[in-house]
Amino acid sequence: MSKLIIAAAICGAEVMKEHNPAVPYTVQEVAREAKSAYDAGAAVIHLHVREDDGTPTQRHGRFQECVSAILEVCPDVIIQPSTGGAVGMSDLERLDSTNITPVPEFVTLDCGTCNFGYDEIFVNTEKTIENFARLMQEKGMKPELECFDKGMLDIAMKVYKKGLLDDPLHFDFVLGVQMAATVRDLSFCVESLPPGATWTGCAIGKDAFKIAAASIVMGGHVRVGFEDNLYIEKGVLAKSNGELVDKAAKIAKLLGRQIATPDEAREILHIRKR
Ligand code: KMH
Ligand code: ZN
Repeated sequence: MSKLIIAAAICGAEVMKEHNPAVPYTVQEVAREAKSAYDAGAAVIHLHVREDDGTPTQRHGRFQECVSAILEVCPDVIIQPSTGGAVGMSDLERLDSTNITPVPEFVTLDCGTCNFGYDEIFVNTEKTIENFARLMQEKGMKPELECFDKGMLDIAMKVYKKGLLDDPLHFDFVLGVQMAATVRDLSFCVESLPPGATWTGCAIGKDAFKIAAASIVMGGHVRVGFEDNLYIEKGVLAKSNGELVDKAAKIAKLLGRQIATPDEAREILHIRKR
């Protein structure tokens, strides 16, 4: 089994300081949270950014400021800008996060439309997915294929068959939004992977660490962080993203899985360093 890549989703576009006061909005807060995750063992920072008042934005200027501030304190970390942004943003707006220097080595590619809580719909038509994939291929940005259910893996494979995605593919199974956060659902996704693919498992909400543990045991990689879960244990808010990453790293060590450095993660994922 390869070493374990821990990704930290430090901010997201949905959670607010009202939910956990440590959710980062300012550039300094983003850098602080990224460093806490990196110091605890995160090789990847999955990045959304906010304006100072907490409004989610895909503005490249804001991403540039945050990426530069993160690289000051975590010089070798892999930064993965989100191209999902927030529900309701246009495709063009969502892609603005990639218009930074250096060109991102790793980005998200959401592989289908899904219910995103009550009356919210996160729209990703096949045309959107293909256009995003084509741009990522042209710019040499490795996509992480975000799948909120198993059907999105099938959509990703359609896009792959059109030649718009390059081997080896890397998937992120996000449970607890549209598909239930159960080991059974995760297993179905993992059993459906094409040969040679790598994968990460994560869950939104109370099952985050259950799915992290399952992913560690099953040979996948893990994602934790405020975007997914605000609590270190039932009823206790996490003080930082670092605390969440530290818990995942401790579970991995107890289970005998070593943690990958950012450069080891690049090797595992076949990511070209900028
Ligand atoms: N905030 C969600 C609407 C991604 O980063 O690519 C989209 C999301 C997925 O978080
Ligand atoms: Zn995200």
